[in-house]
Parts: sequence; C-alpha cells; structure tokens
Amino acid sequence: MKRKAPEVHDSDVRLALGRPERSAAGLPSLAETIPRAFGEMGAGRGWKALRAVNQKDGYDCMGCAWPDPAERKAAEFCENGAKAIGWEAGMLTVPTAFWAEHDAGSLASRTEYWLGQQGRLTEPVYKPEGSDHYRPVTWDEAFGIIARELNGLDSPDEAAFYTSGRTSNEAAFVYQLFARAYGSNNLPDCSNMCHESSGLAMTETIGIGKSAVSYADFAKAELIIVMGQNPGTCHPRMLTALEEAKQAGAAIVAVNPLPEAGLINFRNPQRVRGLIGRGTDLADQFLQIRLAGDMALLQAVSKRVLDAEDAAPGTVLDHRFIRQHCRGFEAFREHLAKLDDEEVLAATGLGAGEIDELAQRYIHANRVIITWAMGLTQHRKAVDTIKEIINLLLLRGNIGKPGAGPSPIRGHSNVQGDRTMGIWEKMPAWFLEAIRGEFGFDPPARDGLDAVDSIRAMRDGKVKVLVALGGNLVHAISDTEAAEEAMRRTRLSVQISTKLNRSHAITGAQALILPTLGRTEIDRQATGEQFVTVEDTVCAVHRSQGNLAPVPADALSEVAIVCRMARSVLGGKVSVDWEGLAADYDRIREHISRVVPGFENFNARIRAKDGFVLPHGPRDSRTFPTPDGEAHFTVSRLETITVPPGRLLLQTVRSHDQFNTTTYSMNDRYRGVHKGRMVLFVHPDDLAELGLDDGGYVDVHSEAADGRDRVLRQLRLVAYPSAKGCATAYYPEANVLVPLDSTAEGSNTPASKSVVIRLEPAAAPAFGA
Ligand SMILES: Nc1nc2c(c(=O)[nH]1)N[C@H]1C(S)=C(S)[C@@H](COP(=O)(O)OP(=O)(O)OC[C@H]3O[C@@H](n4cnc5c(=O)[nH]c(N)nc54)[C@H](O)[C@@H]3O)O[C@H]1N2
Ligand SMILES: Nc1nc2c(c(=O)[nH]1)N[C@H]1C(S)=C(S)[C@@H](COP(=O)(O)OP(=O)(O)OC[C@H]3O[C@@H](n4cnc5c(=O)[nH]c(N)nc54)[C@H](O)[C@@H]3O)O[C@H]1N2
Ligand code: SF4
Ligand SMILES: [Mo]
Repeated sequence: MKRKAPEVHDSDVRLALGRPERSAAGLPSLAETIPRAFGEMGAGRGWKALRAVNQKDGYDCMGCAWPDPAERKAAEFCENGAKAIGWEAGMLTVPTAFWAEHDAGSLASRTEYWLGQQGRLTEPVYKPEGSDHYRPVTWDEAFGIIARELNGLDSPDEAAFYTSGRTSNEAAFVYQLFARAYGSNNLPDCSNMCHESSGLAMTETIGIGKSAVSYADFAKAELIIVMGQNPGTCHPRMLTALEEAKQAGAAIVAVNPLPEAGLINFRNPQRVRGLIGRGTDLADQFLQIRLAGDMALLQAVSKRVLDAEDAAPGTVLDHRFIRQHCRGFEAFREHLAKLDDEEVLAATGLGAGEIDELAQRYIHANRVIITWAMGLTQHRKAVDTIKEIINLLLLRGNIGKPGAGPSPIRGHSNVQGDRTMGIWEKMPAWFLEAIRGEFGFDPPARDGLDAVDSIRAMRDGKVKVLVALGGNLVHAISDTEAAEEAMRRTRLSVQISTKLNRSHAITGAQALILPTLGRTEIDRQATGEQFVTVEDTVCAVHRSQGNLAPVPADALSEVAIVCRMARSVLGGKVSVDWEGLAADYDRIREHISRVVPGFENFNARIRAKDGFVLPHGPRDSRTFPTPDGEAHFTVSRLETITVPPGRLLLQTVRSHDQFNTTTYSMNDRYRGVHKGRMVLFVHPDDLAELGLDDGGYVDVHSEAADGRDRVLRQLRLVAYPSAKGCATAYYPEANVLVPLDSTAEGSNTPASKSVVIRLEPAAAPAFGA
C-alpha cells in the first residue's frame, strides 16, 4: 500500500485563466467525477465506494450536509461527493520514512494541496519537546502522553477540545462526555466559524436553531430565495431539488455578489436531457448584491410588504398567524417605517425596481422558503441579518406549513448532529442536568471557549493543551499568523486526523497525530462491525456504514480513540464503561436515547430503513420553544459598512475543487481558473478606477481597527463580473487578512466575508523550480 506520493505542482506556476461558466453539472461534471474517484482508488474499490454512498444500507457522503431524497437513485452523489470519497479512500499512505525525511518546519512551507496528496495517515506519531521531527509511537504511548499532559494542568479549563463536523453522532457524544467528565466545557467547533450566527438568530426568534423545512418542502414551495450560498459547488445535489421545485412551478431567486454557476443554469446529470441539453435556467431573478448588503435588502422587502398591506388592508399579511403566534409586530412595523431608502440602495448596490420585483414575488407566493449559507453568516451583522429573514417570513406566516420556512444549509456532513450531541461550549442547563442524571457526575456549569476565544486563550497562555477531533483549526480560523503564534504557545496539540494538513505542521512544544478511519471504511470492534449515525441539514437522522477495507490497517475509529483517551486520562474518576462503549456503539446510542430529546428508542428506530426525523416545534406544529412560546419579530438598527475611497470589500470563498482547507486540485472550473489559487476577482470598472490591469499582480493589505498591517502578497488580478466594490479571494489562503477580532456580533464567527482591503501593485512572483 505504501506507494510514493505523486509529484504535485503546488505553486501557481502554471496558472491559466479562462471564461467563467454559467451552468453547473451535466457532462463536464460526470467526466470529471469518475476518473477522479477511480484514479485514486482503482476501479474495483471505486465502484464499490460509489455504489454504497448515500444508499439506505451504505454510508453517508462526507461531502456536505445536504439531505437525501426519500426515493434513492442508483447513483445518489455529485461530483464533489465523489471527490471527497476519492480523497479519503485512495490507497496512498504516508510511509514511516516520511517522518524522518520531513521535519514539522518543512511541512509548514508546503501548501494544503501538497500535504493532502501525501496520502492517509497510518500510525500515531509524536513530536517531543525540543525536536522538530515527529516519530512513530505506539497507541499506548500516545494515550500516556495525553494523560500526563492533561492531568498535569492546573485547571481543566487549560485544555480545549475542538471538533470538526465530519465526526459521527456516536464519536461526538463520547467526546463531549469525556471533556465534561474531565471538567471543561471548552468545546469549540467548526460551527463557531460557520452557522453559529444562524443558530443564535433562530433560537432567539423561533426557539430552535435548525432548518424549519423538510426535503419534500422544496418541491411544494412557490418561491425559493437562495441567499449567500453557492450550491453548484458546495451543495451540488441541492440543484436537483431546486430543479424539481421549478418544474413544479416554483420561482427561484438568487441573491449573491457573484453570478455563481448552477444557480444561473443547471444541467442535471441524472437526466439524459440534462447531459446533452442546455439545462434549466434556475434563477428567475438574480439580485447581484453588494457584500453585507442583505440586511438592508431584507428590511426593504419587509417594508414593501408592510406598505402593500397599508394600501390594501387585510390582503397581504397573515394576520391570524401574527396574532396567534407572534410578538413584537408593532415595534417592527414602526421601526421599518423609518427605513432610509437611499441607505438601502447604497448598501445593496441594487436598483429600487429590483427590490420591488422581489417584494412582489414574495407577496404573491403563498409558500416561501429562504435558504442561506456563509454569505450571510460571516459578516459583522450576520445575526441581525438572519433575524431579518425570520421577520420577513413571519409577516406572511411562512413557517410551519408545507413548502415554507427558513432553512440554513449546513456545511459539514454532520456538523448539525455534533451540536445535537452536545458539542458546544454553551450547552444549556437541561443538557448538563441530563448528563448528570445518566452518568452520575457533575459536569462543569460555566460556559466554555468557542473557536476564536480558544485561539485567544492559547495566545495568552491560558489554554495549554489542544485536542482536535478532525479539522484544521489553525488554517480554518481567521488571522493565520495570530493563530499560528497561538498554536506554537501550547504545551501539546493532539490532532485526530485522516490526512495531513497545516495543523500538523504548526505545533506546540509537543504534538501528536492520531490516524483515524473515515466514513467509507469498515469499522470492526470487539462485538463486530459497527455503524454510526448522522443528522443532515433538515434534521433527518440516518445510519452510515462504510463498506471498504480500511486503508490504514492500524488506524482506530474516532469512537475507539476517544474512549481509549478517556480511559487513560480519567482512570476511575467517573463510572463510565468506556471500553464497553467502544466495543458496541449500540451502548452509546442507548445513553443518547436517554440524554438527547428526540432520540427515544434510538437503536430500534435507526434500524428502520429510512432512519427518522427529529421533532421541530415550529416546523411541525407552529409551537415555538422560546421562553414565552411565541415567535419574535425583532428590531435591528440598519448598520452598513462604509468602504473608504480607493478600498474594496473582500470576501473569502471556496473553489469548486476544495473542501474547506482541503484542496483537491488547483482548479476552479466554474470561475474559469486553472492550476492556481492565488487570484483576486475584481470588477473591471473597479480595476479601471484603481488604475490596475486585469492579469496584473497586487499585494493585498487588510485595513483593520487594530492598525496592524496584514498582507497577502502577489495575487493575480482577474477581471470578473462581480458586484462593484467587492473583491473575492480563496479561503484558506486569504485568512491571513481577516483580523481575529473581526467577528459577527453575538455569534463571534469570524467576519471572513467583509474585509476592507487596499491593493498595492506588485511584481509577478518568481516561481521556484
Ligand atoms: N465542494 C465543497 N462543498 C462544501 C464545502 C467546500 O469547501 N467545498 N464546504 C462545506 C461547508 S463547511 C460549508 S459551511 C458550506 C459553505 O457553502 P457556501 O456558503 O455556499 O460557500 P462559500 O464558498 O463560502 O460561498 C459563499 C457564497 O455566498 C456569497 N456571498 C458572500 N458574501 C455575501 C453577502 O454578503 N451577501 C450575499 N447575498 N452573498 C454573499 C458568495 O459569493 C458565495 O456564492 O459548503 C459545504 N460544502
Ligand atoms: N476565510 C474563511 N475561513 C473560513 C471559512 C470561510 O468561508 N472563509 N469557512 C469556515 C467554515 S464554514 C468551516 S466549517 C471551517 C472548517 O474548519 P475545519 O472543519 O477545521 O476544517 P476542514 O478543512 O474541514 O478539516 C479538514 C481536515 O479534517 C480531517 N478529516 C477529514 N475527514 C476526517 C474524518 O473522517 N475524521 C477525522 N477525525 N478527521 C478527518 C483531515 O485531516 C482534513 O485535513 O472553516 C472556516 N473558515
Ligand atoms: S450534495 Fe453534498 S452530501 Fe450530497 S453527494 Fe454531493 S457532496 Fe455529498
Ligand atoms: Mo462550514
């Protein structure tokens, strides 16, 4: 199995720029998919893997949190699902000799692309204090080191336990149990950087932070508004649901600074017509909004709805719904009466006619869904913006009826389930009480640290041990330099991972890497083969069981690693049968069934072929689990970002060939970029105004309140049809520009989609060999 990693070109030496594509999927997509997956795995393993993905008796795609339809097709995956599978299940492994050949410092000079191409991690490795080399250790040694360091801390809060959203419900549950039994609520997760703003805004207004629609609702909607989301790349099978909705008569509106492929046109690879035809124009209306303009847009649409009601009383609002279920309507109405139209036009960059059209569509549709993702959550005013979505929907009772509701579309495949299982630094008292009732120990009551605050605490020497169940914290979080400095100050970092990434290269005094199994792989424990469970973005829980022989024969499952770590750290401190839990995941599910509401009789119900859908008061019965039992209109003062002259507002996005910090290839086909990532997309008029040339190079400086000069050097300018005044670069390369202190109010999510930047002309990079 230990073949040599391929030569990879991980600089932009061969960068090529073409025209962006308007449509997504269809033939080019299938042509990309099959060889990609099979190239890594070989045909036999490749077919086996693709046949089982998203099938009822197979494993859940680790790509994203988009749900599965009730009726599965033979091939129930997309191009990017196949890439995720190929990346995980490819046969290449990191050989033992690698660790002698490469020190951690030299790994830090490599790109994520190169690191990921080295293959699967196969053995635990340890970097002792004073050495820059990892060396193989046994599992027992590894757990001994963790126990020594964690038990040597002055307080349990000097440790933090990070989770990335690929982790299963079972692993997440035992992990939070371990952290709390150890004594800390420091459970930062990727959700802190992702949909935290959605969870907060929705919990405050409707009492629950999860999507209020089911898969079937998409086909029943009359209007679907897709805001701040690029489904063609990030949730590709959502395009199928949108196409079906459209065929059933729905109108679709896209709100985005970029004309993202797929929303504009979609060719469905599941249909012959889609493979060869011109496809469906998905978006009936495209509002090319300025970055961070959505709060203004939503307030303006709500105001028009209220004005229409004033003009024809009793015909526009759902008065019965507002009377029976809502609070705060009058204050909301009064507040919007004062909305400044000029401010709206300046903030959105839209014409009044475009906003009128959207308002008319909204008023004339009886069932409306609004979906969103990072384009809304990663701004300073993210929480208030999402509250405006709720306001708009409440006006016409668009929640708790078929084909209607707010729907955040989650990112990682089980990020929502991890939260349900207790991965959160602020789990409510009832959850902690249930843990106490079930396991007989007192979990800590004080709130723990989120992702940004964990970095701050590491920087300040307050958190000394970081354990990470998946993910790539130093490269996913904002302010890369600050994050790396923080990580270097720790005593020990422990990364439980499938493949190499930057968080393995940037280490504290000591570092451990523990190799783990992936979703595709057979997980055999003392009582036999195990399955795990996941929750998708519409609250459906189903099982997931890999069918491939594990690539790393000596890797342990996430559950096994967490349980063995817990046993060696905690000894007999709490009476949890960690060994028994790892031997038989049904036992974990029994605990879950008694601790987490909605999971009653978990083991029996999960074995029913389709799994089950978690209860959701607002969706199911218009019961709102807020303190007063009502849905809340909220009043938020409109605050817009003023970008000083000669500056642009920058957002950081994913390319079509990456999954978060993982780079599958250096291409972004839909945006016309090939063999490179160090680019900056800017509107041609902005280039002209700034006196810069398409194809030229610039250093990008971010301008932050703290006055520190953060710079990303030598980006190639690409003239691009984006909203004016807005620039776009790739995440995670551009994270250096996002100040750690620049976060969304309330949710503390890095504001990685509104960074004020200044461009300075630069020389072309001199590429090394
Ligand atoms: N292939 C692939 N799939 C993925 C991922 C991946 O990296 N690769 N990541 C997964 C994860 S964890 C997540 S969270 C999701 C992310 O899914 P997305 O949120 O769709 O991903 P981003 O690339 O961040 O794209 C943000 C989109 O919002 C738009 N946008 C930015 N700012 C604004 C704004 O102010 N207003 C409006 N209206 N639009 C704006 C951008 O132009 C872009 O289209 O995808 C998941 N799926
Ligand atoms: N500037 C900017 N920053 C952002 C964002 C942005 O849009 N712009 N998006 C934010 C968002 S939405 C998110 S979710 C975060 C993502 O933050 P993370 O979740 O921390 O990052 P990932 O890149 O998804 O993590 C990839 C790593 O996970 C490990 N891994 C993969 N599969 C498995 C598995 O099955 N088990 C285990 N244990 N490990 C595995 C591999 O080692 C891989 O290198 O980044 C955030 N950062
Ligand atoms: S839409 Fe998401 S979950 Fe579905 S196959 Fe594609 S990447 Fe996987
Ligand atoms: Mo995410």
